[in-house]
Amino acid sequence: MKHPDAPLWPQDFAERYRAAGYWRGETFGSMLAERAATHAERIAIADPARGIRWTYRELDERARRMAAGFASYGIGKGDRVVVQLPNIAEFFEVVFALFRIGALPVFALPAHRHTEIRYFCEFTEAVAYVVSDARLGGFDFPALASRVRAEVPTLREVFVAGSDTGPHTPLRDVPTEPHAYPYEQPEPSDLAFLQLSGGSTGVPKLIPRTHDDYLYSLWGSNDLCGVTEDSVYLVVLPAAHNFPLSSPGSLGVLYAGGRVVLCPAPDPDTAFPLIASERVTITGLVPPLALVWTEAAPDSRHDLSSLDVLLVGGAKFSEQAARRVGPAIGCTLQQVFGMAEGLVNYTRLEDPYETIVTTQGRPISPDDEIRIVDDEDHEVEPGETGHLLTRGPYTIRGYWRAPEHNKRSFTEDGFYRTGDMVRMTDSGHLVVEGRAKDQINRGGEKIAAEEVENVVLAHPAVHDVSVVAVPDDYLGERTCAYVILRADAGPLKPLAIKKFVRERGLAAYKVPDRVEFVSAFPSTGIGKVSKKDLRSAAAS
Ligand code: J2J
Repeated sequence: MKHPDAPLWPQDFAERYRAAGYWRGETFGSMLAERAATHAERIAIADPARGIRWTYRELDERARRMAAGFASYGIGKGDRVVVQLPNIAEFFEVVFALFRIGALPVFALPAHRHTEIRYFCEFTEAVAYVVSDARLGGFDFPALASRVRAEVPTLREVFVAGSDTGPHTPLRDVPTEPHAYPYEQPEPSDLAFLQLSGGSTGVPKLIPRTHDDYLYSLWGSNDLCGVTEDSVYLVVLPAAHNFPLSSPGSLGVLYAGGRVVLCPAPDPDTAFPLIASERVTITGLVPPLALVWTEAAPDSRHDLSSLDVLLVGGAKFSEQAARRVGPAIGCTLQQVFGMAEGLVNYTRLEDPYETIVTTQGRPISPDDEIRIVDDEDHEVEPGETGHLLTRGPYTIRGYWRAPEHNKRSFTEDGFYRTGDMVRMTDSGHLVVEGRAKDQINRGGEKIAAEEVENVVLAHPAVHDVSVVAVPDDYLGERTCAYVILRADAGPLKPLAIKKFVRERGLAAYKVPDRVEFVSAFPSTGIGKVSKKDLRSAAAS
């Protein structure tokens, strides 16, 4: 399939995936319309913190009105719209409206700040940016939007959910009569949105997902996670992240006709009462949160008995923690090892207990192709650890507008180089053993070392910098920035570097946890900085 901005699947693969029944010829718009017809009066979205409950009929109606409203602003098929919303009902109204008109949401996270948002808007030539007000979002997003709008000429509109919208258009003023502004709806093979990659390069890469492929990852996940119309999914992690969105996540549960409940914060004090009052059956957490919930659950006065399945993924969940979580919370653990680029692995609910606590699962699809290779791309012996390469019906064939990078991140025959080091057990389950990409996984939040290094390098006193992971009991990893100061730099405290990074407007989770001043970096045989040696120095 040809697309000017994104390499999609070659025709023979697309035909195969259609013939196999993975790609069902649906779009998000047709899917929601179908659910609104069959489940009209069932609750689709509950935002209990704000007293909002929308049935499927209401959600579909709202998305149609919002779609016509966006069309009235001249937003249409293929346009990019950066969406940065907290876990509020409007997130779904906005994205289903954009899906209808074929405009592509760019899924920013609430933690992103000026540097990231400006980049997303500039790089995607976004025409609009959707944010919440400061009260809903805990940060003055309307002010950030004013700044970015002044800097990025393509950005014509800013829409703000909430009441304090500053100079921008209130989101609630956008909806209009559903047929007032005609628009062309997308095809199933069209792009649906751009997801963000965790990345290992100076700027985040954008992941082009189609209606066809993403919808398959949803119903494929539902089958393996036991999701039905009776499921109630609690969105604990940021709604736009690929894990709570699709594994099986809010969109999977909407696909099944179940109920999505929005949790405004991930702590047990906020989440447990919601589990009890909404009778939540399934949710997904990153390992550090799963640990916090494991600690809190036994003493909780809230009834957690409705919770059937707890998915844990985004970073390696230690076997020791995995053994504790199920008994403490009273649910079945399901490990998930996924990536916004595509491939998602789950332990199966019926897998032997030892498999559930010691592996990260196996792929959704019989047509997910897995190769585990050495540094020269040769298959390793069965059971040995190597680089994970993958190709399949919901794994992208290239990043959006990144032809040079794609040559490195994909093999010639279309396998994605995940950057993960894995081994496969006899039962076909994958165990994540490490990482080859230059990234820090801070409790599920991905940090590209190069992105932080580039910001630190902009400090006038810094000669060179190298950012590496330090092992951490709670988060799995934290970041340490090794800094060589310029010879003529005056005295400087490590804190000054952290402050500098924060003030440059980078998401708080990317600010180095630790800064160490050194006079030189260890080097590899070929004169490159040895991050391996730096990591072991940081860990000791
Ligand atoms: C070890 N590393 C893991 C795991 C992801 C479901 C779940 C997670 C993501 C996600 C996702 C891991 N053990 N269980 O998109 O749909 C690391 C790997 C992987 C990278 C992808 C989903 N689960 N990882 O985390 O795009 O390094 O997606 O390549 O944010 O997270 O990160 P991301």
